[in-house]
Amino acid sequence: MQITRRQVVRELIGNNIVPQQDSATAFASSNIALCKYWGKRDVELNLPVTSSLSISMSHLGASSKISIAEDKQDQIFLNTQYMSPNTIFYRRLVAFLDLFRPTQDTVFKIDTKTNIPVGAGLASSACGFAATVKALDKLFDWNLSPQQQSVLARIGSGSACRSIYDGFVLWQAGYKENGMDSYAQRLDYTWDELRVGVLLVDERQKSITSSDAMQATVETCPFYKTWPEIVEHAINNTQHAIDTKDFWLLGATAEANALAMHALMLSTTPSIIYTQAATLDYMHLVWRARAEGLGVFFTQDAGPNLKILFLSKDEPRVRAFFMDMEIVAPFSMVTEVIGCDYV
Ligand code: 2P0
Repeated sequence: MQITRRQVVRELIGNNIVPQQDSATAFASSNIALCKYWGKRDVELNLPVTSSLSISMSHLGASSKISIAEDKQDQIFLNTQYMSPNTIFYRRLVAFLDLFRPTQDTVFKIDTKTNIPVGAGLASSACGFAATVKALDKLFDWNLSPQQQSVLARIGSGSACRSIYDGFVLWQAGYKENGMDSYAQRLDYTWDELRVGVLLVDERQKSITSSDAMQATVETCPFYKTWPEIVEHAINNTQHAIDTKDFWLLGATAEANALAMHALMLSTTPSIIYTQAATLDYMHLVWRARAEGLGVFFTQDAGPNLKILFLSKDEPRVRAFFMDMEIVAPFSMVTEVIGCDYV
């Protein structure tokens, strides 16, 4: 029998939904999967077919301020702009908030601020839901462990469970029906020299959501059955690369895994193609740079933008190839984030 989101929430927090303060704010970093989550074994609970491994993006992310409002319906603001109840963003967030209303008449106000483009395959929903879970934890004074917060965030959006943490993060697929063993954990490694560059191709909202795209892939891609083995192999290689600081293995594995995910989408019916002409141009530029001996690799999510991986020593040369790009040092000390204190 299908276990509902509400049942999972009750198991975690009981009936503990009495606000302990007027408002609460929290920040969560965006995360980039090096080994991708693509496909659900349970759509209601966002339980994945495979494990996945990501890196959090330091100060790039979202803050979420949540308060109880005196209004008729939830008020949601994104970067100070009022969100219409017709938007997907509004509906997904309200469906999530429904799980935490002290009474049926309780209305929330959410003020989300983000410093990354929304809906362009840069994991904006991941950090948005993770920040909201952290803020709810403060508002209701639950004191949930990061692991429990990760389960709640997953219910909002699968990859959000990884945005609860900094650094390298492993989301274990788990096997239980209620998903209590499907949460992310931080891997105890740092890699100070690692850099992630964001190559923006198109910041517009994508035409098909990740949820719909992955479901179509699971249902119609004739090669989907090869995916679990591909990801398992990639996760093993990535963990080994992190352990031995083998950057070329890390980069080559991430790039191959992203291309494999997009190959699945290409062979889905109807085909799903997030790649644009400019995306391909950037891929060729990465390959050209590598042919010249530069250690640079790309990864691509459910959108046309690319993230490139390289080491700090190569930053000047990488910059010469990709001039217009934001660079993140995932393991740098973060002292300031958008919208609130960094906690
Ligand atoms: C990932 N993506 O591992 C993969 C790779 C995009 C490409 O997780 O339906 O917004 O909320 O569970 O997490 C984006 O999908 O999907 C995603 P839901 P989500 O980062």
